[in-house]
Formats: sequence, structure tokens, C-alpha cells
Amino acid sequence: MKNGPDIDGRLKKVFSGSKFDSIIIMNTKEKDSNFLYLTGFTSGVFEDTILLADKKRLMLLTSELEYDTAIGQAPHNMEVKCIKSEKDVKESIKDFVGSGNVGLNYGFIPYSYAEMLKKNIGESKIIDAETKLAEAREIKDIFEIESMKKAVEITKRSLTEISDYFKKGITEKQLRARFEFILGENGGEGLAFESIVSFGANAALPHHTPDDTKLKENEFVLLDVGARYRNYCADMTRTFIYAPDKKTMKYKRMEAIIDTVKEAQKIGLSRIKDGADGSAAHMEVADFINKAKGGIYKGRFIHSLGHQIGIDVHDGVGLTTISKKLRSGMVVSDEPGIYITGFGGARFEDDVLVGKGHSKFL
Ligand SMILES: [Mn+2]
Repeated sequence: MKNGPDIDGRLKKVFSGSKFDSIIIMNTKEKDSNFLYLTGFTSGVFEDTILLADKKRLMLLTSELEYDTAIGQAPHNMEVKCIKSEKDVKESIKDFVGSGNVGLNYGFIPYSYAEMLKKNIGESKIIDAETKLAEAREIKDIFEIESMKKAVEITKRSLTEISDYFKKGITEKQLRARFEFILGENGGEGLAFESIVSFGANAALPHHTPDDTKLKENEFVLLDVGARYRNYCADMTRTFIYAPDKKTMKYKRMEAIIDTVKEAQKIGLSRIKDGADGSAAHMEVADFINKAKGGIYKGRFIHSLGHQIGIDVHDGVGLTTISKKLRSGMVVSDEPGIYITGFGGARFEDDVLVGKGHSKFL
């Protein structure tokens, strides 16, 4: 990947038409995803670190501990300041924001931190920057798309390799450990989210946490997993049948569920495109599942068709019953499923780059 992240372009997007003149991003023990978006950093912890930004420049207030890590990857328009005291913090913030309006990410910053900041910004007015930041991140640039493609490629390859490790008696926890090892071997830089591995009836629980359930023959194996690559997430689901016994009714029932979900996913892909409404795509897929096979799966698609993906695995507004206009350059998941309590379920999930006319899987 030759191109680095386009930080100038990102600042432009965040500040165009905004009511704030600068923003303060403040990490806690966790990083605000917008910190990663505006710095492009792929290394370092940066606990409690403060990032100041206006439409042209960035200032990072960090400690000696991570000063060198910051300098080593700072974009051209970032000043990195090594902070020695509370007084340094106060003065740097005051100087940077001046008397203009200050944007804060209300969706992330803890109340106590916000209260503390208020004391440091004098008469400046505080404005919620959450929506503006989320909107800026919706349309991915080339660097972001390439990073997500790579995350998907690593995940897809690992999902192909994992079936070699399906064996009678292996537990969900063991299969998860194996999968995450393979993901790392294939170049994954971390997990996009906590892996879901479900066997048999557990596959009916979309957010099942892997436990000591052992794999049996002629059963569903569902993996919902994703690698992180240069801060960007992949999110994919595959459903397999382990050691199928094709003569059984159970197998036929499982196969019919899988076929229906795969068909539903194709319909989803055909409806996800520039200008389309995400909720309309969701409703069409839900309608197809509700009517399939004489209505035997009615009401068994119990989540939304998809969600946006980026630095966060659930980024911005999803493809739910809430209207959301899809636009070229967004990345969304296409993940229908059917869930039968006590029996099992299937889900197939791929990540779609929204395009004009038609979209494609990353
Ligand atoms: Mn997903």
C-alpha cells in the first residue's frame, strides 16, 4: 500500500459546514475511534491522550512514554507536545482553541472528562461533534478501502483454512482459539470484535459466546469473525455443516436453511447500491425470508440486514428499519440469517463496498 491515510482530506470532511472551529478528542483507557481516524496511528496505546484539531492542523498532547511512538508516525501537519504537567495541558488547549467554538464527541467522552475540559476552554462554546465525525467517516477513501479489503482477504482465507480443524469433540472455545491463531498467521493485526463460534443449537443465538460445547457430527458450525488491519475491520460469517449425514431429516432441514439464507444474501447484495434506502433493502430481504418455503421461517430473521463498517465494526447507522440513504464509498455488511430456537441457525455475512448501479463484496 503506497498511499498513507489522507489526513488533510479527513480534516476537510469533518470541518466542512461544521458549527465548531476546533475539536478536542480525548482518549480514556480506550481510544476514541476518531482519534485513529484523525491521526492514522497504527501503533501505541495513547491512554488519556488529547488530540486537538482544526481544519488545517493537529496537535497531540502526550507523555514522554509515547512521545517517540507519536513522532514516528505523525502526519505532516501534526505538532506533538510532550506534556509534563496539568498546567501544560491547560495552556496548550487554551492556545489552540482560542475563543472559537469547540466540538466534543458526546458519544464517547465521559462526563467527568467533559466537565474538566470545560474549565480549560474559557468562554468557548461546546458543541456536540458526534454526528459530524460519524458522517465524515461514512464515505471511505482509497486508503480505507484498501485496508478493509486486506482485512477481508485475511478473514476469508482463515475461514477457508479453519474447516481443516473441525473434528468430533472439539469445543467452541478451542475452535475459536485455533481460528484466532490462524488469523494472526495470515497477517491479521488484531480482532475486529470478539469472535463468535457456535455449534448445533447454539447457532440459533446470533451473539452466542463460545463455551465448552463439543462438536458433534451432522451439526451446524457457525463462525462470525473478523480481522483488524491498519485499524480497519472485517466482519464475516460462514455457516458449515460438520460431517453431514445427508440421508437425515435434520440434514435436509439444515441444508434448506443454509440455501435460503444464501439466496437472501444475494437479494441483499442486489439491493445495496448508491441512492438506495438501507431500510428498504432490509425489508425486502426480511420479506423474502418470511415467505420462503411456504412461510416456515416467518419471523426467524431477527436482526437487521447489515451495518456500516470501518474503524468500528458497527460504524454509524445500519441497514435496519430506520431509513438510511446508501452512498457510493460506504462499506456495509450484508448478513441475513435464520434462527430456529433449540435447533440451530445459519448466517452468511460479507462486506459490501457500495457503488453506483451495483455493489460488490470486498
Ligand atoms: Mn456484522
